[in-house]
Amino acid sequence: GAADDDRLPLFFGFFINPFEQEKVKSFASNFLKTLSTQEAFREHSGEFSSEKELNLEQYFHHEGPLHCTTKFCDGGKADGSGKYALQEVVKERYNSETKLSLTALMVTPRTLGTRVALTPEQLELWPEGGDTDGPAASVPGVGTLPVGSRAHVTLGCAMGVEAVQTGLDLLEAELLLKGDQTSDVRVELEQGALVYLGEGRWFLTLKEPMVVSAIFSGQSA
Ligand code: ACK
Repeated sequence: GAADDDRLPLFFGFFINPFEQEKVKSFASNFLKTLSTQEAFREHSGEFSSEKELNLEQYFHHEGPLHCTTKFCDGGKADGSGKYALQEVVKERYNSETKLSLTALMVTPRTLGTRVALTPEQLELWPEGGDTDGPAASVPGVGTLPVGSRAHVTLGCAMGVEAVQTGLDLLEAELLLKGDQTSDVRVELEQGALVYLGEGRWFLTLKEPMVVSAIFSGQSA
């Protein structure tokens, strides 16, 4: 596996089974359709775009396999990537299958993504500093969140936005959800409870988590 190669991958993560990717994508696109029709959302659509007709499905773009990043290595340039790759648990689990539990969908003017609830076993592959490293260091209060709070699947980014933003948006959303200030905009949908977190941020906690099969692996640049 990549863990034994001299060169480290761009990142390690859980890669959703190609067949199940379609399930996740169509769930998300159905949700975007539902969201667009909500009166509460329409009142705030100016936070996404000044255009009159906002089409959420065209607003977000995504390329490449759907995955949940565990360790961003940047080919070895990122702090702690060599140490991560050399861990027994990383080597042992490389190319092994696991089930990912997707428990929420998040939409912001920058990103569209899911929260991933990692199991204790999956958390063994979560790196030290996984929630707080890199640009996450500048999210105020990030250290108070439970380990694994940054775990996500990026489903789309707005024009000019990098995928790394999804994890940052998720951390921010979780901090807002954890705060005392309960959102006054809450809509009960068939899929779960949708809350508005301000500044164009919407969070849908799923009634039933979506469980998808994934492979722990690495992806090169
Ligand atoms: O959606 P993601 O988790 O966000 O998947 C991609 C993947 O690595 C390949 O680019 C994530 N990523 C990029 N830069 C970073 C970073 N500095 N820290 C953590 N994850 C990152 C990106």
